[in-house]
Amino acid sequence: MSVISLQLGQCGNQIGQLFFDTLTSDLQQREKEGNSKAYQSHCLDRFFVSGDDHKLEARAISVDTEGKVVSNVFDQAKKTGRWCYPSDQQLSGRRGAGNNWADGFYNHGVKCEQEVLDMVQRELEKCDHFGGFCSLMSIGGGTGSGLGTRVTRALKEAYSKSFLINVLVWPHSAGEVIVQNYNAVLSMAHLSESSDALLIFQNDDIRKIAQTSGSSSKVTFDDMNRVVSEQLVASLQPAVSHDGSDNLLGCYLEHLVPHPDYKLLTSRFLPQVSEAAVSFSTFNWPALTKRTFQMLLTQSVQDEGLNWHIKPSNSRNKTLSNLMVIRGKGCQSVDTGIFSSPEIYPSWIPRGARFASFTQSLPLLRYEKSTSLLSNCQTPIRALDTMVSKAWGMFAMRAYTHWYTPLWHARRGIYRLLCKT
Ligand SMILES: Nc1nc2c(ncn2[C@@H]2O[C@H](COP(=O)(O)OP(=O)(O)OP(=O)(O)O)[C@@H](O)[C@H]2O)c(=O)[nH]1
Ligand SMILES: [Mg+2]
Repeated sequence: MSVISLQLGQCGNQIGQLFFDTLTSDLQQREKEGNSKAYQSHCLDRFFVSGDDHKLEARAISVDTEGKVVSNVFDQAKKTGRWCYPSDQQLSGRRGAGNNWADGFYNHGVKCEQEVLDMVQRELEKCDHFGGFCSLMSIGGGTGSGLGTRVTRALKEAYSKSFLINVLVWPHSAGEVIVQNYNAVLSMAHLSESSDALLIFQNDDIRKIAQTSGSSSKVTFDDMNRVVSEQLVASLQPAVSHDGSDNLLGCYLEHLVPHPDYKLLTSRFLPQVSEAAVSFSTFNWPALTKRTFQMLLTQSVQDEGLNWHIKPSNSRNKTLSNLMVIRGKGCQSVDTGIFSSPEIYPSWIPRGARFASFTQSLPLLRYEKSTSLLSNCQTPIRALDTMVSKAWGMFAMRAYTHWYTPLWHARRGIYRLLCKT
């Protein structure tokens, strides 16, 4: 089942490029160890098209309103020698959306919507079995947020029966874009209607993870994007459930989004150690599952500084559903019983629908053992509340609304969307 990725805006393109890069380096490592034919062919079919010269071509569409971002990621991909992007599946402009959601949505979005749908159609024709769409974007700027929202809506209208997940990067809380809270809130208001699931990565969190798992104290976007890519790869590389079914995007969404009003997902991955420390670290399954569970209870996505006083009975993180992917030797015998603790679920979720697990005995990347937990839980709510109240605070002062309203006809539009969140 193939997944078509859409890389939208600078952040979406940069994360997308590292995502495909991480997939291929995982494949390369598994190939060296041998015995990974089925794993390889599943992954390739899912994310790549094998070209005439056996060169791997990502099943991806790259869009940005600034040309240099797309050409950079194309060059980076080519340089690896392992894979490339399809040359005709890109769209870029000369002028960015200037961190303005309305410019992205009403201006660039309108102009390029049809062209993106045409590229999607071409990409779909390359799939034998289509499994869904995965859109990658930040929601703090103008293109990923505005154009990305528009494209998501168009995709849902054109392919209403297909699965669609948006991987969203939320801006730093003390972000560099003055209107980021407007952009983020306007994006969330739209996407919560048109997407099937929103997998959220908060820049504040991934920066901290990159700090602990990186080699240098100076964290770059590249380091942060590597964290996101590894977590995506950990969830999406092939694995099977106890009844032998594959971890298809559709299975994930059906399990993780049991109610259409609740679709914010959080990812937690262990181990979080630097490349240099991996070879000195020993991981065992009970420790990995226990720490992952504690991260869930404490609403942390970071392994460091966990509060062990919080128990299922006093955790504030209610979860609708959890899905764990366990990779490495002995994965089938891992005890995941704690994830079924009734205290962390509302009573209206049937027991059988609360927790699911998928396993893969091959290791992932450089990690001998790893756990990846996707949760539909309350973790993003606090940051969302802060974004909404900051956006309202600015709106009450009419701050920067003149950036938006000429494109939007009336201030009422922005008001109505703010009300929705
Ligand atoms: N994690 C991460 N965040 C990024 C990256 N690039 C930009 N951001 C964040 O994304 C937000 C800005 O979005 P961009 O993706 O740069 O903007 P854009 O979608 O290209 O939109 P415009 O440039 O306004 O047309 C800010 O919150 C940045 O901190 C990246 O590579 N990784
Ligand atoms: Mg940009």
